[in-house]
Amino acid sequence: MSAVRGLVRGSTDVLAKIDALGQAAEAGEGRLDPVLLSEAAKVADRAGQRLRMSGELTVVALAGATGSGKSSTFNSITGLDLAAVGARRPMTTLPLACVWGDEPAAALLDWLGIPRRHQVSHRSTLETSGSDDLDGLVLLDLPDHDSTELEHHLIVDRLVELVDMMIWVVDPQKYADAALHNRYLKPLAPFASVMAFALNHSDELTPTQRDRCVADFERLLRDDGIDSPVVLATSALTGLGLDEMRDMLVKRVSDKKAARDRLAADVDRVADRMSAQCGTATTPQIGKSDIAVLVDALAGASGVPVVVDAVRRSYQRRCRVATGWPVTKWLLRFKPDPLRKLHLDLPKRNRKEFGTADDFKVARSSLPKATPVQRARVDTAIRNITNVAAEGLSKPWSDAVRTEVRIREESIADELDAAVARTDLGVSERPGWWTSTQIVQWLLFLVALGGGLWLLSLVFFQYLQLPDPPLPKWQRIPVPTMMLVGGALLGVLVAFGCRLFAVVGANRRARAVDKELRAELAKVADEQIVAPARAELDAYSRCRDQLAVARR
Ligand SMILES: Nc1nc2c(ncn2[C@@H]2O[C@H](COP(=O)(O)OP(=O)(O)OP(=O)(O)O)[C@@H](O)[C@H]2O)c(=O)[nH]1
Ligand SMILES: [Mg+2]
Repeated sequence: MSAVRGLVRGSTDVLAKIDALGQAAEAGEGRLDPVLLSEAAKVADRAGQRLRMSGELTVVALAGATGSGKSSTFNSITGLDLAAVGARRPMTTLPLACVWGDEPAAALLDWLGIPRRHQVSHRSTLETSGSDDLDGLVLLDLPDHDSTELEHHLIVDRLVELVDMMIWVVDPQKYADAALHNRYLKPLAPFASVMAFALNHSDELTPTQRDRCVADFERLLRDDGIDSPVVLATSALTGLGLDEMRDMLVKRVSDKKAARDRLAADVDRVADRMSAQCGTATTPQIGKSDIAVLVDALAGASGVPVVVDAVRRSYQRRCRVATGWPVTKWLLRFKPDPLRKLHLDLPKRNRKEFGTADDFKVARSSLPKATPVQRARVDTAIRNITNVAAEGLSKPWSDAVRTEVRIREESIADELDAAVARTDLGVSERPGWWTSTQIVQWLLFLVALGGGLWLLSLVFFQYLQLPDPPLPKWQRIPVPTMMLVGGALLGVLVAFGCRLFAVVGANRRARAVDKELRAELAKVADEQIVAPARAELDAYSRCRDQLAVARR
């Protein structure tokens, strides 16, 4: 597009419109009607090409029914007897072009599909060198649009799409012809600014009939959607009205606006239709609270409370194994770790290796399945986000949002499993105070054991009737008794104290895991639901905004 920008002066507005239309079509890809999108792409492409050809030339085509006098009018305007006029119908079979001035026109005429031998230079044919006020005009004499010759229709249909301005030459017998109005004028109504009408053969009418005919034709044109039609009563035979037609052409050529107006109208027409499909509603916003509700529902359905509870109990158990009273703590071995039951007891390092959804299935199967109520909550939360995202949007876009979310929704269960799998549950966490307490516990145990053995040895001495060995005392309490009772008592007390700390630590860990799990689930919710919906909304905003530029 930038190459074109440099070539055409004063066409920046049209270029901006063409550019915007292209971008809107891109943003609407896969959402809006593909036929309309390909039409938009074609219009943008064609308009770019036309500007690249020459923005200085103004291509005006004489179109109309056979015998209406197109070729005769062409000859009168050019002042040359170039076009064949005759009694045979249809007469003109191929378009003929006359170019005023020195601006190179061959490329443009080739692009329009005018055969080389039908391209004529006004100046060289007249063999003059002076300038003409029509310099820059390319006048085309087209074949008819209404004879039985299919080829003629095709040529007219193609050129009507490409030329900068059309002058429809009609005669008093056929100006009301339904084929002309339904097939051409009604669909071309958006191009009213680059269309004019010649009621030819006016010499065959009385002035009153002529006025009545013009008024009637204007009414029909307004019915077609052309609000202020330019209708000239002309006669190629007597020259009536041809000066006015020439003046109109001179003005169009000097304005150099016809080409841009035509292209702008092209863009407007397709952009209007796209906009009707796309809609102009404000882009909906997905709120934080809607996402929070979804994450909460996902947490319930993916067993987060169960995992968190297992983390809490597992922490307490591990703490008791480490800090409990050595005499009784071995009993804990018969009580399995709650996380092991859920197959979630691997440290993070190992869990990462099997963090894929498939690997996690073993573990997942140990987590309780989501209840119907939990599943329904997830569904409702997703529906809610989809509804919020689609609110007020036109059908193609709301459908696109819903489809995009529905596609991802199917894989969300596996993603949730993987999210739980990759979360660090702190299984390998071992606070320093556990180890020190463990050492203290063993020391106390050894003290108690020492005291016990000492007492036993006293019994043994008595049994063998040996003299009592010396028995040290402290405050009249024998030291071994103090060691046995004190060691055991302190051990039990320390174990109980640690249990209290374990509760606090377990709650803290459980809270941290809950937060981490929810953060992982929030990531899944974002990747699977929120981001795809927002991507659709971004595309919608782009499409809507670019269409607004294209229609400006
Ligand atoms: N009386 C009168 N006759 C005209 C006028 N314009 C054209 N004619 C005659 O109408 C006949 C058809 O004119 P053409 O110029 O060949 O018509 P055309 O629209 O080019 O027809 P096709 O090439 O067949 O599409 C010729 O005999 C012309 O002389 C006019 O304004 N008044
Ligand atoms: Mg003709």
